[in-house]
Amino acid sequence: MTFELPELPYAYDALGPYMSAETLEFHHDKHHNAYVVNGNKILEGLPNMGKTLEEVVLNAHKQGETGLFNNAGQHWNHKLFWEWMKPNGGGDRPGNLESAITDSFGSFDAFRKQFIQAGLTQFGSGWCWLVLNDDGKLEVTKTPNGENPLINGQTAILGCDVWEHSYYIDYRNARPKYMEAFVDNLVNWEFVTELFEKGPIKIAA
Ligand code: MN3
Repeated sequence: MTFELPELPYAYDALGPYMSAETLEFHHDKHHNAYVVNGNKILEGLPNMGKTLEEVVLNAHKQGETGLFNNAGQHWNHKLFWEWMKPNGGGDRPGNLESAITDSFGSFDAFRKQFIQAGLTQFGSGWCWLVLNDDGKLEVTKTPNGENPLINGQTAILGCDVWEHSYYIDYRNARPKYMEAFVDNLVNWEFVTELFEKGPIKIAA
């Protein structure tokens, strides 16, 4: 397989003022593109790592192919990250997702606090996640660098990129302000609900 850079599902200036066109131009066109280009170069020398991106992520991780894993993991993370945001995002959650969040965390506010806290306490680069476990429970997690819930056998239904490249242009060092804007004004809860309704993903790697 080869990795392909997806187009953003909205215009570069569509997420303002919460995420600027300049951030999206750098983040999508430079950073995400570099993971795609570098991942494809490494894949040329490792042609049997899997037929799907998910298989490549898991196999590269299992086999200690760190260079491939870093780029494949980040390609997977970013493909979803663009979909996890939308213009005029945030706001109310569809009912069945809201119920699941309330069941697992007590309230949406409790989830919101945990998710933001996970992003703030991820030291250095990484991601924070809302994952769906096999037992149907939701959980907040965080991972360093390009790691993601796939390698822990968990299904990510929401993730936030807390690498500095995701917020430094718009928020400088204020990661808390970025995290709050992400949850309150950017998240595409309909897409999160779609992933929730699909259930835990199984990958034959
Ligand atoms: Mn990024």
